[in-house]
Amino acid sequence: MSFLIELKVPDIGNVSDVEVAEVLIQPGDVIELDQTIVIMESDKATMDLPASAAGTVEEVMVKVGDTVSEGSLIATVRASTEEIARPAKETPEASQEKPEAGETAAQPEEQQAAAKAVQKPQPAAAPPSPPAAGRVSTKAHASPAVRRFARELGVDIGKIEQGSGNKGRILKDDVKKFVKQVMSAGGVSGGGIPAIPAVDFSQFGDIEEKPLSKIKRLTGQGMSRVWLNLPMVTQHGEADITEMEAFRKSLSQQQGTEGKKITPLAFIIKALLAAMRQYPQFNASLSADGDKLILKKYYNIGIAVDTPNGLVVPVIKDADQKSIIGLVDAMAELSAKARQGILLPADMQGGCMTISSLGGIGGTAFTPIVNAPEVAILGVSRAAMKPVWNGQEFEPRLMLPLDLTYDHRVIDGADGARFVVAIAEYLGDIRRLLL
Ligand code: CAO
Repeated sequence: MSFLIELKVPDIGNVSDVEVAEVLIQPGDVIELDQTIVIMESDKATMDLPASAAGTVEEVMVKVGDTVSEGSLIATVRASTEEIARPAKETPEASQEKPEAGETAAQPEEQQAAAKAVQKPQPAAAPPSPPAAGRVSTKAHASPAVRRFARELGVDIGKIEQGSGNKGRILKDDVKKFVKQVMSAGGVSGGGIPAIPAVDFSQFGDIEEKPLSKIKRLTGQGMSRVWLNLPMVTQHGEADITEMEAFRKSLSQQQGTEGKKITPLAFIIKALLAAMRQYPQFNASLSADGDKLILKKYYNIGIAVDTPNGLVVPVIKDADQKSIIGLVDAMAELSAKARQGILLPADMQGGCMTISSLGGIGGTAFTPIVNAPEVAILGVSRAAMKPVWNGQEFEPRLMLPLDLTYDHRVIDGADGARFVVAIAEYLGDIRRLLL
């Protein structure tokens, strides 16, 4: 003989309209008395709803996202007289699956037990009992805080089969363990992106293996981190440096500049500083939580320097306090230290914005990678004579290519374009730098 028993939400205090976060049963599941069938989530807590009767689930009335209150019908369960008579503390082995494991305690009045189950479902008081394998839903659950933690890490909590907490509850440590397992399982790079497969190149011809320098390895990690974290856009522009170059070349004849190599870079730093003063959002960093923009009141400029061991970025401190010659001296000192490999960590810290100048080498444009947590980097390519329309005719002008890559979370496209235009204007007429 069997009975159809309704499983309802019991008295849950003064809380109503609680959201169903997880439904752990489906029609056909054989469930134990006190087994968690639904997890409900209010703003403040997660509540497990234990089955008030054992049996076979016939119908489930709720789904994830529904709201329920005291008395809401969750599911119906078909229970045999044996199941109804079984006391709550009976071991799981005593289920229908394995009657030989024990049904010794099935003494109470069957109808009384059935009535108890229907009228007053009780939260589980006994210690959790593992469900019978293969028959009972074993889906684990977690608190809102752990769910949030998993979401932040991009972990689908449903993929964690069993938690180590009470009743298989998933704990923070389980989420961390899951992430570690996935990372070390191979085939997945640090960013969760499929790794580039290893290839034995010797099958195609002779090869030589050369270990990367420490600088190159660190630069590689840093570049990958920035590439994966920042949405970057590169704005291209051009500055007419015809007059600036005439002035720069004349400087070598000036007193006090003998022996100094005054390259366009010193002027580019000056123009960059002026543009940063005009657009302070470029002299800034995003806070680690991404909620705030930290505006800097100091002006330290990083210069990418190519060395035999790889790329390093020494920083000219308080660049805004320096003259053109002061900048030339600072660059000479730092790039010499960089190439001798004697830069100290302090020489490479505290940058506000970086310049990557390939002008001495060549090329017409490139897309530098932001030296995060800075928000932009200025790339400079080689100046070239170009015919420029002056309103009446084409005129030969020395044009300097500028490439500004910026973090699009902080800088809008329009600001990026304005910034490049501003630099070009300062370089086009360096008298503006005095304003
Ligand atoms: N257009 C035309 N000529 C330029 C120029 C430009 N934009 N920039 C430099 N030059 C000229 C210089 O005037 C110099 O000419 P002379 O030999 O006639 O004096 C010559 O090119 C070589 O300049 P330089 O490169 O030695 O000096 P610099 O001040 O321009 O640059 C430094 C210094 C340290 C930035 C540079 O040597 C360097 O290492 N650049 C590589 C940076 C790099 O690797 N960036 C990649 C980063 S990836 O994001």
